[in-house]
Amino acid sequence: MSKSLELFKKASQLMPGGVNSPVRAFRSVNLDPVFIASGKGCKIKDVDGNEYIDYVGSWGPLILGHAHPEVVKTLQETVELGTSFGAPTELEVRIAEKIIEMVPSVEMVRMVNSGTEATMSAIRLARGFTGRDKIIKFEGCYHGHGDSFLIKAGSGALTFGKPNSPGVPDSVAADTLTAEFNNLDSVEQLFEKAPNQISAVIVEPIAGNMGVVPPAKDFLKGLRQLCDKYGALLIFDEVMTGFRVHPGGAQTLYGITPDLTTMGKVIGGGLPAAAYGGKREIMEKIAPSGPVYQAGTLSGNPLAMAAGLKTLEIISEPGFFDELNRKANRFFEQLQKFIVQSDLPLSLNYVNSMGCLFFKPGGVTNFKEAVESDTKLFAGYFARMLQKGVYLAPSQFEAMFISDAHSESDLERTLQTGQEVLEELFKG
Ligand code: KE4
Repeated sequence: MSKSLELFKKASQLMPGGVNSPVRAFRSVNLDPVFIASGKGCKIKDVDGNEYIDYVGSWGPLILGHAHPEVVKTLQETVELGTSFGAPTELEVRIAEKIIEMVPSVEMVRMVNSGTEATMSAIRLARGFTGRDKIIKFEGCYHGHGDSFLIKAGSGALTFGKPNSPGVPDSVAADTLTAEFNNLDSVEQLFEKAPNQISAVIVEPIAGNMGVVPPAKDFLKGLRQLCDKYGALLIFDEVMTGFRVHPGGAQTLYGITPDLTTMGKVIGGGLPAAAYGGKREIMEKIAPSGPVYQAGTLSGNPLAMAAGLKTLEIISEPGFFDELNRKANRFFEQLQKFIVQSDLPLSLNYVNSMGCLFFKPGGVTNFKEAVESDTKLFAGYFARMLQKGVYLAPSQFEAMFISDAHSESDLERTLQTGQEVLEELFKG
């Protein structure tokens, strides 16, 4: 028996599903997960010594790759000074300055420990600021596991929310309205049906949790206009896209200014850190400067701030994104060319270094189209790629991430392997 399997059997007795986050259990690809022992650059090694080129990158944070020497060094120096004080530190001032410098719409920022905390806090702030209770989210967008987000599109014109997890009260679900990504009419209908009740629209500006689905032309601009027309705040959930698709996030890439932005993943450089920020007049409503309460024992802790700040400094260096985006776009263009030439029933979506290969033909522009994908075929593709040393997200509805640490030869090897596997899968 492999060491991974031994550990998984033990873990399954100790933790729900043997994991600390569901997607890691490999259930949607019908496999037992491999347990990872170490990572360096773009490679990870499992406890049985198998090495993989990693395209999960801890679900987005590791834009520099694993164990980046400068990040490791700054952590070693920081940990010597103590791990946490529960008191203000200079590092928090420095990372706040850096975030505000990089993301123009953010005039003031609050550090938290996870993307879920950031999004939960952002909608509480929007409700507190507007005095309205309802929010609009989009089918297929994920904003963490806060009660207000675990809602599926209800039936009926108003698409009142219905919980999609036990434990979420109907009363909470009733305040979450669900629209269709890339469909502005579905948003306007909700505003019309719930006048003066909607505090905010929260959206992943590039959806990354139904696979990757870019915004249609003028979709984000339309959301901005609708929020202005109906007096709601526009919240960009950039936990995944922030510092990923552009140093200033998707909002800078597409030139749309949200009222609030949630950030995570890259911002912590692989340590637990996230943030929410935006207009000063809104952020000043947050305790202790204002009445909207939010707090956290380890918010802004020195280790996460050190790793995050070092990461933001490195990705801000001239040419960093030019090179990352050049490499990533070349990879996806070559994959797209292969799909077209081989006439395979696949759809590829990508924005710079985040992308997704859907096992369905004809393109994917929203959740309904994404879920038409053949998840069984995806599972076969995933298993073969894993066997050949390529570690992808174990779900059709996740993104793959290319890091600065992926070399041209790593990407070339991945393309070759992908072509072999796809030919095996489709051409027998
Ligand atoms: P966390 O609470 O997991 O740090 O962040 C929640 C979150 C919020 N917003 C967006 C756009 C996100 O993508 C996420 C978390 N992303 C998933 C991967 N798709 C995290 C992986 C997991 O759940 O284990």
